Amino acid sequence: MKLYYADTTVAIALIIALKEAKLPCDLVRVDFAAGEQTRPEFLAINPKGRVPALVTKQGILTETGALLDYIHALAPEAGLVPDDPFQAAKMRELMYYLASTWHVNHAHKGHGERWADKKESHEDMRLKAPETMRACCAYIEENLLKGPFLLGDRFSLADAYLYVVSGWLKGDGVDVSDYPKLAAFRTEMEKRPSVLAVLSENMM
Ligand SMILES: N[C@@H](CCC(=O)N[C@@H](CS)C(=O)NCC(=O)O)C(=O)O
Repeated sequence: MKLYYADTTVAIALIIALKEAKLPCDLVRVDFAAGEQTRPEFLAINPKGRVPALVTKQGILTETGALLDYIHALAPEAGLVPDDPFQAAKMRELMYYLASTWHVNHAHKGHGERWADKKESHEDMRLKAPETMRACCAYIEENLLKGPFLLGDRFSLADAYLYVVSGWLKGDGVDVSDYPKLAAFRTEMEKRPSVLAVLSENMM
């Protein structure tokens, strides 16, 4: 398998999950600063011009949540998804929320051009981002995160996802220490070899 990723992006959640699952995968760094994600060579891999994209023997897969589940399906022995249907759905509840709400709110800070053409509209969206990101943090802190991991003591796919996207909070103007469970979750994640590996490789 070959994973296309860029530093600090949501694709790093896949690298953490691959390490947790002990699955081999070639990593291909896409240079966002050079605009590689917009070039025809990359658009042939992912027409959305986004990472992650995973090349498998059967074809190409995109979308973080789908890829995380694929990693679990390839290595069920790693136990990255709970067997209990309710717990598994609780895990996916956070994953869908991160994809549909957290990531989209975050993108309003630096990618206003996706939603509006006027410069003042972009500025308005940028200014709103700290508020919407704080609302996301409060929702997760108060309703979803059991601690130390999402589901309590057991690590699951959603933790890799939450760790990476909560790494963007500082840049979004949000102080994670305002959310004690989220801050403790990040500290706990930073004890795991998978996370220490991506940190030591300066991917985050
Ligand atoms: N819904 C996609 C979103 C992927 C996405 O937006 N990735 C960002 C990085 S976090 C990206 O590739 N952006 C391209 C760009 O900024 O040009 C997923 O969850 O995988």
